[in-house]
Amino acid sequence: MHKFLSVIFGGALLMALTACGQGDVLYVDEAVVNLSPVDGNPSSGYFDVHGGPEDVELVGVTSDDVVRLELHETVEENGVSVMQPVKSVPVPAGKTVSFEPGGKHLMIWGIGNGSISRGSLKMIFIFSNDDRIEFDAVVRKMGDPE
Ligand SMILES: [Cu+2]
Repeated sequence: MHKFLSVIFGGALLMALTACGQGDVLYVDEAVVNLSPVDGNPSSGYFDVHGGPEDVELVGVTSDDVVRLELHETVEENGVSVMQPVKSVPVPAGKTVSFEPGGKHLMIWGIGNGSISRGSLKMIFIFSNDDRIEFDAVVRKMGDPE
């Protein structure tokens, strides 16, 4: 009888473990940087954050090879869309938050020539739970294929 019960519990545990396939890891993907066609103007960056097992906030993005990087969002004010810096962005557990044109985005000043010619920029995404996720964003020049 004992053995039978532990087999059942073991099976239930295994099912519980495999059932939480979604949202068990916080990660970033689909990161791209669209270079500004005008020298000196900021470039824009987009990516997806996939929430992990707990609610966190994205509190910053940095890179060794830029002069300045800011988190921005585009909001409507009296029918006009304006950009404003944001301090942090909530990433709910198991949900995907997209930074995309017309919404939340990165503004990036002074990307190094090495990253530009290599076509990738290493960025570090910093979260409120102290997770730091490194991800190489694809750097695209105007006219590059998507
Ligand atoms: Cu902006």
